[in-house]
Amino acid sequence: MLVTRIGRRALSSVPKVALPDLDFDYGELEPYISADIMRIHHSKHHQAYVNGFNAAMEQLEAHKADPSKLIALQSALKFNGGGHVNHSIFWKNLAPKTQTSEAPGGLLLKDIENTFGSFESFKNKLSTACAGVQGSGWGWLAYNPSTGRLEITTMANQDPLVITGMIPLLGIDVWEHAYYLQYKNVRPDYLKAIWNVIHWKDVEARYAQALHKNQ
Ligand code: MN3
Repeated sequence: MLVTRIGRRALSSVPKVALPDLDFDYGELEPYISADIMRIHHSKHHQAYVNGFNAAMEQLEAHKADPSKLIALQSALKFNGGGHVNHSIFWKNLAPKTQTSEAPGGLLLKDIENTFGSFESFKNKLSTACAGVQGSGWGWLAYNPSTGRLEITTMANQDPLVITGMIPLLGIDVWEHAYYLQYKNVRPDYLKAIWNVIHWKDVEARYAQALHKNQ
């Protein structure tokens, strides 16, 4: 959506982020993730991170000569910026079951098998890691550029993987807002269902790009 701003804001050099569109309709991940969850998760939760990040960036600009204020803004930047970054990857990592495969192919499948034993073993390990996140957070399949290997890792809250130096390939949101309306307190059932709607072509493309960057 193009918004024309007039007055001082139009002259602002503060970059703004925007809520990205989804590549599918809210109901298209059913029955694995309900339309209600997708609508609220995207249009309310992700929008709130976008708004929070943009507000923090404006504060940063307004107080750029005040180190104490800048430091005080860091947690709002990390939380809201991380929320925006993480969800922007998450939506691309998902696809309707009819539009995706059950497993990746090519090099990603081969390297998952080499690293985790088998594709089934990888899914179990990532699901177990996600189930073990205390409170809110994310589970990730990541590429570690320093070792050149795939890794499973978890992050608390909205901490983005970039602060670890690892490159995110596949993220699973285990905040309650990602599953509670449908799965209530049973996070493992959500973690079983979500494998039906992983967009492996997107994960493969992220892996290819990560390897290319690290050459
Ligand atoms: Mn979320």
